[in-house]
Amino acid sequence: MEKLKIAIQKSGRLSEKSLQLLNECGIKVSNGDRKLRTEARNFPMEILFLRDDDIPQYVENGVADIGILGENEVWEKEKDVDEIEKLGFGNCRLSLAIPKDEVYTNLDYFHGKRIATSYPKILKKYFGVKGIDVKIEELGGSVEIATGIGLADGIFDIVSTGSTLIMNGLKEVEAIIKSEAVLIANKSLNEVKQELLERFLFRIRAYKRGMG
Ligand code: PRT
Ligand code: ZN
Repeated sequence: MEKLKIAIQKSGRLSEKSLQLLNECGIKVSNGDRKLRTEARNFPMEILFLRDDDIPQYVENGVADIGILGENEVWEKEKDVDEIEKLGFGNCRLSLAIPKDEVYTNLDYFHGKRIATSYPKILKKYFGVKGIDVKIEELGGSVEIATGIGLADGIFDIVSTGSTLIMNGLKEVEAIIKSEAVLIANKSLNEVKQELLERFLFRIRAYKRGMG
C-alpha cells in the first residue's frame, strides 16, 4: 500500500512538537532510537528524520511528500513547494539587532553596514525592496557573536524571548518578519497521496481547533 512520506526535524527545536503533532493526530510513531526513517503503526505514513535545512529540497524533489519545518527555512531555501498549513508552534521572529550602545534612528542606519546572518536570501530581498545597500556576511551559526568579534556591525537572526541578544550585548531594532512551523507539500502528489494528505490535514485542523 502507498504511504505518505513526511520529513520532520531529526533533532532540534521542532522535533518533539512535530512528533507530538503526529501523536495528537492519532498517528503512532515509535521513535526509540531515532533512526533515519520509521513507519507509523496505524496510518499509511513513513517518517523521515532530517536536518530542517534539507527538508525543502527533499519535498521539492519528492523524496518526501510533505514536511514540517519553520517558515524561515522555507523562505530562505526558495524551493518550489506548497505551503499547506501553519501549525501554531515554533513561533519566532527574524530581527535586526545591533550593539546595545549604538544610537539607532531608522532603517537607513544600516546603509553600508555589514550584517551577519544565516538567512542571506531573506535579508537581501528585504534590503533590496527598501533600496538600502548592505554587506551580508553569511554564517552557518553563532550569528549573535559576530559583532563582538568584529565580523559585522549588526546581525539578522531568529529571536524568540530576546535573551540571547541581551546576553551578547545586542538590542533588537527591527522585527522584520514572523515565522512559525508549517506543513509543506510536494507540488505533484498522486491521487492516493493527495487523499492521505487530506485525511492528515483533517486531523491536524481538528487538533488545532481543540488547542484554540
Ligand atoms: O540541526 P538542524 O539544522 O535541523 O537544526 P537548526 O539548528 O538549524 O534549527 P533549530 O532546531 O535551532 O531551530 C529549528 C526552527 O525552530 C527554526 O528554523 C525556527 O523556525 C524555530 N525557532 C523558534 C527557533 C527559535 N524559536 C529560536 N529561538 N530557532 C532558533 N532559535 C535560536 C536563535 O537562533 C537564537 O540563537 O534561539 C536563539 C534566540 O532565542 P531567544 O529566546 O534567546 O531569543
Ligand atoms: Zn538547520
